[in-house]
This record gives sequence, C-alpha cells and structure tokens, in this order.
Amino acid sequence: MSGVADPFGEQGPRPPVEGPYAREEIALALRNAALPLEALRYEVTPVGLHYTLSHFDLPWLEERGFALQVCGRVRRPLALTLAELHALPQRTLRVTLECAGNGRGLMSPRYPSMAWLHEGVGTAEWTGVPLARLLKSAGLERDAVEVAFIGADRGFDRGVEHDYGRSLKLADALSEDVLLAYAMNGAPLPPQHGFPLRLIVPGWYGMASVKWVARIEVLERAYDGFQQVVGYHYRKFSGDPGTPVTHARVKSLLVPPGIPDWYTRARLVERGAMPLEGRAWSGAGAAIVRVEVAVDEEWRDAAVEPAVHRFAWQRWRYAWKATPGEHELAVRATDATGATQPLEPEWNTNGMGNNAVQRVRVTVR
Ligand SMILES: Nc1nc2c(c(=O)[nH]1)N[C@H]1C(S)=C(S)[C@@H](COP(=O)(O)O)O[C@H]1N2
Ligand SMILES: [Mo]
Repeated sequence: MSGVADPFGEQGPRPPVEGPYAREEIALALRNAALPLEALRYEVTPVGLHYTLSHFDLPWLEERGFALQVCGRVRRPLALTLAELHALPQRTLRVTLECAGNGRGLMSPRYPSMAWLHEGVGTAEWTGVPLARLLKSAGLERDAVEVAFIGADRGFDRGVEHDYGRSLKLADALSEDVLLAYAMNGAPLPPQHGFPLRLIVPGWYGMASVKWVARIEVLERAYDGFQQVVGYHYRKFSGDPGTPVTHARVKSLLVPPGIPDWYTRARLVERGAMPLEGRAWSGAGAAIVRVEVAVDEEWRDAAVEPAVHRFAWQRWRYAWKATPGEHELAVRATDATGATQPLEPEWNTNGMGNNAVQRVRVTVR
C-alpha cells in the first residue's frame, strides 16, 4: 500500500450525501458503462452492452512485451507470455458479474462514488487458464496463505496511491472455477474488460475479478492492498471495521415493459396481455429457485428457467394482464439457500451490496 504523499489535499473518507448528484458522480457514470436494462433479454450480454467499472485509467498494454509474473512464495517463479498462456489447457465459463456498488445511487444518504441504479451487471463467456493449474506449475511453498492479483492500473483513492489489487485466500484461489481469462464471448478481451488478461472469480461481486493482471503474488500473510483492506467492506459507520464484501447477494431485475419517456424514463404500456421478463442470479453458485412479481404490492410467482450454467443468471417470465391506470411493478428472487431480496436496502457507508427489489412505475392506457 506504499505511495507518495497525497497531492490532492487531505482526501479523507467521503461522508454520505443526500440530494442532487455531484458533477464527479456524473463524470464517473460517463466513464463506466451501464447495461441498458432492455439488454437483460440476452442470455449472454454482447460485449459492448456489458457494464464496465474501472477505478483509474485504462492502462495502455500491448501483447508485445507482456508477461504475466507469478512470484512470491512459489518454488518456480513464472513469467508467461500470452502465447504461452494460450497454449495451456483452457476452460470457458458463463459468468454473471455484478458490481458490488450496483444500487448505490438508490441508497440514501449515498456514498459519493459510481452512483449505479440497477445496471452494473452483465453476463459473459470467459475463456482462459484455470488459475489452480498455474499455481500448481509454479509450486506453492508450504507457508502460502493468500494469492494477490495486481493490476497494471494505478491511482489514488481517499488519499492513498496504489495499484488496483485484490487477493483470495488459498482455498478460494485453488477453486477450479477461478480463471485467468484472455477471451470474452469468444474474442480477445477488449481494453475496458482487462486486455490482455484478467481474473474471473465466479459468484463474487466484480471487484474480485482483477482486470489487466500483471502480477500474481503468493503470500505467506494477508494481502494489505487498499482495495482489500480499506475498500469493499460492509460498514455501518465510519471507523467500523466491518465485514469484507465477497459473494454477490441474490438479486433479480426486470426488463422495463412498454416504451419510455426520453427524459424521465417513465414507462407507457398498452392495456391487456403484457409479458414481463427479466433475469435473476445469486453468488456462490446458488441457483435461483423462485421469482415473484408484484403488481401494486400483490406478489405472485413467476416462471423461472432452470439453472444450466452454475454462475450465470436465469431468465424468468410472468404473464401480466395490464389494466388501465398507474401501477408499480416489483420483482424478488429467492435462491437455493433460502436467501431472498429485502424490500428496502440494507444501508452501509459505502453503498455496497444493495439487492433491494427493483420497482418500476408504469402507466397503462
Ligand atoms: N485492475 C482492475 N481490476 C478491476 C477493477 C479496476 O478498477 N481495476 N474494477 C473492479 C470492479 S469494482 C468491477 S465491478 C469489475 C468490473 O469488470 P468489467 O468492467 O469487466 O465489467 O472489475 C474489477 N476489476
Ligand atoms: Mo465494482
């Protein structure tokens, strides 16, 4: 967590705010792409519609000269070119990624950061080398306890200069599902999604899936990078040690029905049969077993497609008979562990893990 003194003045914690969005929040929203909710119709999100969240600048990386370093508490440190990685046995996984800050803009007071409403989510087919395989060929030393993944992007947050980095405990890093991915939806990773190489940690919120991985460091101690120890905790008050953010909470979203008003995004629907659809997912590979739709607070079961890909969202459908007037639609998912979505967000200082039910106001004519 080393770095030079903060040149931006004393940038301490940012207290939560209420009221209009700040210029900085809008600037972050312009840099970080959102999934347009109508794109929930795609089982696999086309690359250009998948959300992005990048803390700093997209690093300028070229295939020439790139070598992934595997170092630290290993018997045989490795430096692997992209061609060498491509030559190793590969695996493809369909994975729904969601930003831990998705829903932050709907919490009040909110943390000044990327003010997602619902759209920080997407599903892609990631292809790469299983991380466990690389760690085995490097040979772990007996005292190894964590594996840190260091990105090639660097910047400041709250006064601390750092490379974006995250770690996994050894048992999580050795899971056969964690990939070092070089392809997304069958094509090389685009720059915004981590070219040339990124980590994919299925079932976890997106922060764990480090993009632009330059170095993998096996540690005999807990990693102390900023994004691990300061960022990504559920905290009830400033100074609360809190609990680390890990797996994605159960959640569902609705393709907004009908047609929108350009500016307000208010929806207009014609009366009669109005099929509703959307997606539902949960972290830790737990399948969605139930989705309910509420029309004006009356909850009814929707039909959920079975879980085929353990780490990808599932489609749900509901046949709505729209009656004229103003209505509020809501959707709620429950996973195989029995976890379900709250009606109101569970507030925390940094606006993490908001999985409260989505509500959509519609006018039926
Ligand atoms: N190196 C690096 N990795 C990163 C990030 C980053 O800023 N730098 N952002 C993380 C966060 S918070 C999320 S939600 C996901 C977003 O992945 P995507 O942009 O491919 O959708 O990447 C994660 N990996
Ligand atoms: Mo994120």
